[in-house]
Amino acid sequence: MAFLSLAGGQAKENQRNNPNVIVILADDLGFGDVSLYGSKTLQTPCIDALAKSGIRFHQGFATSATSTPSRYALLTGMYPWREEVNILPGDAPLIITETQPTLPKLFRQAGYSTGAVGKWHLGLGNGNINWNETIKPSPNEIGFDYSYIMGATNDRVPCVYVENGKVDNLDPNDPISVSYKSNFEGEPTGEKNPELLKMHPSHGHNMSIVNGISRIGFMKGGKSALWKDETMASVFLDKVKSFIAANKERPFFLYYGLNQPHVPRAPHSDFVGKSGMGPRGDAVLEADWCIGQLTAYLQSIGLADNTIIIFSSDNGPVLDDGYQDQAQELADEHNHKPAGPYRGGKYSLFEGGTHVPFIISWPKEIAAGKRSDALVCQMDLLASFASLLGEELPEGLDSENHMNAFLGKSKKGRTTLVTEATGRLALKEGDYLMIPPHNGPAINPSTKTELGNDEEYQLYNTRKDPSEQHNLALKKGKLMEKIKHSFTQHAAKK
Ligand code: NG6
Ligand code: CA
Repeated sequence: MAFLSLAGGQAKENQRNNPNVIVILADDLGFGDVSLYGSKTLQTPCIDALAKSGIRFHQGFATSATSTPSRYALLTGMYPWREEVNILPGDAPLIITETQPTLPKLFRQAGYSTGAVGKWHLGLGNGNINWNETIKPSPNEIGFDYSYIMGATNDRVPCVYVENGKVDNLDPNDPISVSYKSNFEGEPTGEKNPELLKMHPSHGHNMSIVNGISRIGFMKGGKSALWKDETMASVFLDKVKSFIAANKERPFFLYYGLNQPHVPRAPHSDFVGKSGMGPRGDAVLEADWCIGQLTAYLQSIGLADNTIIIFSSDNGPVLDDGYQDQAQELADEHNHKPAGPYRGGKYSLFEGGTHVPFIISWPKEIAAGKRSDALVCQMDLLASFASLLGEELPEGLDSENHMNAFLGKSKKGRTTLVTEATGRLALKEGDYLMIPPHNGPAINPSTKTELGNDEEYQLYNTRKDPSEQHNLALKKGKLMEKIKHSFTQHAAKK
């Protein structure tokens, strides 16, 4: 299904004046990790400055409490649970089909050049991927003219960058092999060779060792192509700048997936020790620096005024996500609350799972210093930009047009949003969060995150009770019936 362009001659003429659009998506950054949203322990001056130059949302959401589904929704405008999208291993096929509408296809149709730099995690190839040949499909087959990506996550093999479907810096005489089942003979692992590690796993993450860090999955070869975690931020930033430089004469759309503060947290030495909060805090400062570098670059080439920057995070925060980096201990010691006032975090149906920082800056059109309490979701960027650019949307998407809320012209966003955490669903409706009964543990034993599972219905007014302590399900019988009904309507698979 392609987008139908409504753009006539006049619109085409105006295309040169269309704003550039950059979506920056942090990885596992919490609402409470940003100083403007209330963090007293971590200072994020560049994110704060970006927010102050435009509008910051206090009810901004990812659809999901983990990366793959959340990114799927952002790029396709569809709820990920319709297709049972879940966290992907590093050798999984691309889950967005080549015929599906996507955000970059929308921009491309409106005359933009499109790029993806950074974390991808939506799969690559058709299965049985050969890392030594051009990989297809890649981001380039679903709407991006240019891509420079980390295929999955920084804790999964293969630890290589992929540029337009080709592993960057690969020596053909040292081919890459990858397995998510068994190790390759003679290759060290975190489990068998802990003496080779500079960072030790706390759960999982004990397979192949790359750059002194053991990962999920096994790989061999590709030595010249292996990334160094410490330089990942600047590698991506350089690609971001060169994409912008190459496209500065025409409107561009850039999807920039930051690698921080996802595990393993190994920021550049410039940031080590700077936060006083260990590697996780230092990684947040490094992410903040990336944003400062990007905004300064846009200024320096005169593009800041007519560039829309959307900043958010793919899911809520987690402290111990698999490496012994003291994140939990230091957060406890400094009373750092990475999810801010909200309960739970990554993997959770409580609001900490999906209630994320959400900032939009567009100096030309949005007055500085705005704040909005409209319920907004990343999934709605697709329909909203279709409206802004005068492109017709295909039918059947879950994405809704809330451009007026995004630009601060309306206080009204969504009325309802289905949120998801590892396949389980909940419903946001207005100020309320309703979690239906779910089997499973109350707490993730490894990450210690409260997951939101309970035998009973839960209903919280998360505006008045953000820490979700007062279950109103029994007290508010009538409202509960209404929200249950709404849940059956919205959470039904089509
Ligand atoms: C989990 C990993 C976690 C992280 C997550 C994906 C283990 C024990 N845990 O399965 O470390 O990689 O997947 O994170 O392997 S996400 O932000 O990309 O969704
Ligand atoms: Ca994530």
